[in-house]
Amino acid sequence: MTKRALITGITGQDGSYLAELLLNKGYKVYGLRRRTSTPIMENIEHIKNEIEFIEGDLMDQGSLSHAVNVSQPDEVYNLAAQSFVGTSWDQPSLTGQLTGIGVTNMLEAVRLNKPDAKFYQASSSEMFGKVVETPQKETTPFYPRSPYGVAKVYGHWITVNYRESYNMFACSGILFNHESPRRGVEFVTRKVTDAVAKIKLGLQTELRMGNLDAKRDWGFAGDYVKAMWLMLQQDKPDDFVISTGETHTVQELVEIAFSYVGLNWQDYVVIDPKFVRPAEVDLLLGDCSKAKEKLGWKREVGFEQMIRMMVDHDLERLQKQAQAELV
Ligand code: NAP
Ligand code: G4F
Repeated sequence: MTKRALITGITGQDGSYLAELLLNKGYKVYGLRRRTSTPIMENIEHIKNEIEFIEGDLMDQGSLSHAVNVSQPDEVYNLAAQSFVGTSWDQPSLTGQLTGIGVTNMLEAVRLNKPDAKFYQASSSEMFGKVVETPQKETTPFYPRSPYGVAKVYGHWITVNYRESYNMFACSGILFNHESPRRGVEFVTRKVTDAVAKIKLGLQTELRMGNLDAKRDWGFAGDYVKAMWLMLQQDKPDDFVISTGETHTVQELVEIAFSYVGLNWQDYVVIDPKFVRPAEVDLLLGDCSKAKEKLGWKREVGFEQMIRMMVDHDLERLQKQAQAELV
């Protein structure tokens, strides 16, 4: 029988890769989409006719119940969130409501309408924050450093709580940073690759950045959505760290991206205090041994390979745009 999946956050980076993966596996895919004045479809333009969209919002309980009722999903992937850490200081209450309480809203919708559906929650390595051990694994205590991180800790524990209270098949994937050409342009990897492409093409002269010393464990989003799916194929619900086991500074990222197009980053990068955060997560490095052993998951795309892929994509996109403007 055809399996049915409901994805919240389907228009985002991960939602788009996950929808592709599930469609390729023969799933009927339902996507929760919020109403916006201009539709945000860039990431899923190529598959939009294969997806059944349901209008709803993570902060509107009734719409979530409706979405679960209509789709009757076997699997629910809760990816929707206010996902940008920087914005979480500007909009802390909204981030708490959406990224935190929104998880309860979705869990309630599942509990009341399709309690046997398997549930995936998009937890984050931001929960480790000011890390108390390195590398970070499933048992590492949380110490969030932003309103976003705090909201994700709530979302994580409410998922565990619903598993324990109601015996629901609810899993949390503690995913470390993962990127792709579909990454929002405010996140550091995409901000850099977009700027490098613009500078190379003479469309921009400098790149203003925050803390270059921060270290992140960066993987490729296409690899990470496979882990989400694998978690819901297990016999028992559990939580898993998904990471590469490598860490790099923001400066290394900048060096790799500029040197790939034959430029010296020091000629273009300017430090701007506007991009330095009130509290920083200095170092993230994940240990995904549990996922390797129990899920058989491993990453396929390396860090440099991914940055080059993103630069190539941005160069191609901007060149196409320039050509279209000439016509
Ligand atoms: P993303 O690209 O920012 O996508 C976020 C999605 O949430 C978008 O589809 C967005 O819709 C939707 N959304 C926002 N507010 C909503 C609301 N009120 N109701 C319904 N939908 C709403 O994020 P991502 O990188 O794909 O990440 C997916 C999830 O994983 C997020 O929960 C994120 O916090 C978490 N996570 C990400 C990473 C990472 O490195 N990427 C790591 C760990 C955890 P619009 O298109 O309408 O804005
Ligand atoms: O790319 P970022 O904005 O990602 P951040 O804060 O690590 O969060 C991402 O990963 C989390 C998983 O750990 C997700 F949960 C979350 O949803 C999101 O996807 O920033 C990465 C690092 C930070 O240390 C930041 O201070 O880059 C540093 N940075 C330095 N200059 C900058 C900049 N970040 C941004 N966005 N812009 C800068 O100019």
